[in-house]
Amino acid sequence: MAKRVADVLVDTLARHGVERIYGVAGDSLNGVTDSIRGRESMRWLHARHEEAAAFAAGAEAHLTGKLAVCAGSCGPGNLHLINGLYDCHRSRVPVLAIAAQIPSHEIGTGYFQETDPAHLFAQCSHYYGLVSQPDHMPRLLEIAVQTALSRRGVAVLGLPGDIALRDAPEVVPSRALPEPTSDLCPSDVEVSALGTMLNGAQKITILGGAGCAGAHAELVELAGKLKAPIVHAMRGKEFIEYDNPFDVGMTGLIGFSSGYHAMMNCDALLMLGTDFPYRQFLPSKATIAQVDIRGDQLGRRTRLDHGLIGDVKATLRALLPKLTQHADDWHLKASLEHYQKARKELDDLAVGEPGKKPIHPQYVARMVDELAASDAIFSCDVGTPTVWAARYLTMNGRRRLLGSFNHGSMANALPQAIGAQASHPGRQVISLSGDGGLAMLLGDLLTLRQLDLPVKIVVFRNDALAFVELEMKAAGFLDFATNLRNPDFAKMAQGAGLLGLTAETPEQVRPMIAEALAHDGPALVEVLVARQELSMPPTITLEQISGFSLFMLRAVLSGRGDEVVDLAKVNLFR
Ligand SMILES: Cc1cc2nc3c(=O)[nH]c(=O)nc-3n(C[C@H](O)[C@H](O)[C@H](O)COP(=O)(O)OP(=O)(O)OC[C@H]3O[C@@H](n4cnc5c(N)ncnc54)[C@H](O)[C@@H]3O)c2cc1C
Ligand SMILES: Cc1ncc(C[n+]2csc(CCOP(=O)(O)OP(=O)(O)O)c2C)c(N)n1
Repeated sequence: MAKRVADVLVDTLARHGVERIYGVAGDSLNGVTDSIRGRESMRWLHARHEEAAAFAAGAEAHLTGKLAVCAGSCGPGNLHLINGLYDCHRSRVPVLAIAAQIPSHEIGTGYFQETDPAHLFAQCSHYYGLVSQPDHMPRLLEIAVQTALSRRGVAVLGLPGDIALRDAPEVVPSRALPEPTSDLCPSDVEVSALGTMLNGAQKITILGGAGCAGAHAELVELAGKLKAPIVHAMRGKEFIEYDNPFDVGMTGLIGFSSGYHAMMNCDALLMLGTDFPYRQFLPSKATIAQVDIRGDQLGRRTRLDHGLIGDVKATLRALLPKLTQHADDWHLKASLEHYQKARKELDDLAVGEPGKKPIHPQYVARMVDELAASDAIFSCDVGTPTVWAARYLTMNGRRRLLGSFNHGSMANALPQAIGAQASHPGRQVISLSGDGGLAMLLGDLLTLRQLDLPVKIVVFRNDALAFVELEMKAAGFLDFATNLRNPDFAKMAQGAGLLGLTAETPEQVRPMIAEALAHDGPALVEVLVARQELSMPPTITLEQISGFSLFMLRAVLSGRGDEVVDLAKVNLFR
């Protein structure tokens, strides 16, 4: 029997190593789902919302580095994919979205469910191709796959339902190309100039990001030679922080004061594989060098003295022999001491005394960290769970951390955990969820039973959109529109076939998290945590700060509220 276009699509994806497609079925997708039905080598992973399917595919792509696929039916099914796809695209993970389309002969007539995917996906993809005749398949698909992999991001394939069901012409499939890799190294002249600058600098700080993945050994050797503290950006945490005697924490609003000061006190800053977005936290007087594999990333956040296009690992390998051993370790020592102090202060907040309410969220995060497997995969919701993950989860080179760090969308943690668990069945997967975030894509709690995914969810229930509440306070607004009247999440979880537990006192936290982690199946632990844990510095009153948005403040949100707000001090108190 002749193959249909949908069969060629699924065959081609399988040849590229794709094992599953996340999505929600629909008329226009019938050809695709029917082609998957009965196959051993391809699974249809039924989500309850297409946004969750896109987040899940993004998580899989982040963890494996390989292509992951999601699908939505025409019109609304496509539209629902978009927020998740934005996240994938901004995180630069290779995801293919199959956007089913209305019947080909109706396109342009304002037909039932008609949208224009070329417009809709333009900002969150590198490529959109519409399969408008059978012999477009597999060619357009192969272009889409190649684009997603080589440019790291989203590619979208529009496929009208009727074309998917047509007979496909005989084609000789092209070979699935090997995973593109790059050892891109800047020219010797550029590397030498960077070496000369670093050899002459006194107080050097390294800011590393996600682009340092795979370059841990080179990074540590570099810091040793330069006697330089290493600050990491959020997406670099999982690749930089562990086994690293030079790490002084993260910088940024939710970072460590030590990371902040190491950046501000240096006279040379070396940015490696990072697109850390908050300019207020970059030094204004230091000499700055940046290495990034994408030329268009250079100088995006700050003026540069040296901008090198290159892979971090390859560039450092070329740079290291050109560096002289620095002897003066004053800056490094001061930064490390500051880090120890900041770390201790944060650790002191992560306590839970029996019978003493409220439960501090820091304590919950610390318990998760202590009890989780050494190769656990964590996801954290945008909101305060991102803060707790940044500060209390310990990475070790095997653990992984997912979040919506660049796109900053709520409700990411549960669907990302779904993608992580589906693609890594043997691993422990833990979602640190906000009560607002969980509720936003709550339907996909049902997916855990639907797909039998033993994901563990820890809900930081503070009955508020707490992170926004804090931003409002800092900007001088009265809290409004942030209150949440929550359901009993544990009972809801039970109703959905999960183990559901509620921790109301500190002494319940550890045993309940342990019980959930040991449970053979999906589990949810709802923890009633304190609502306002991150205080603003006491030296500054709300009136004084009025009109300043939190993200304009050049300061670290210290848990104790004792960190000075530099920018506010400079601008408001002179
Ligand atoms: C509520 C909230 C609060 C946040 N607060 C903070 C905060 O206080 N501090 C903070 O750091 N982040 C914070 N973030 C996250 C922040 O928005 C950014 O996502 C993060 O700083 C980016 O980290 P990154 O630079 O490691 O990754 P990316 O932004 O992904 O940048 C990675 C860079 O590396 C390059 N690259 C990739 N591979 C290579 C390679 N092999 N060689 C060379 N270059 C390569 C890429 O081209 C890119 O430019 C927050 C997020 C949320 C949601
Ligand atoms: C889709 C989306 N809507 C709104 C926001 C703005 N926002 C950022 S954090 C946040 C609060 C998150 O609340 P919750 O999940 O309960 O976490 P909490 O901060 O309370 O711990 C909101 C509304 C966003 N980032 N994404």
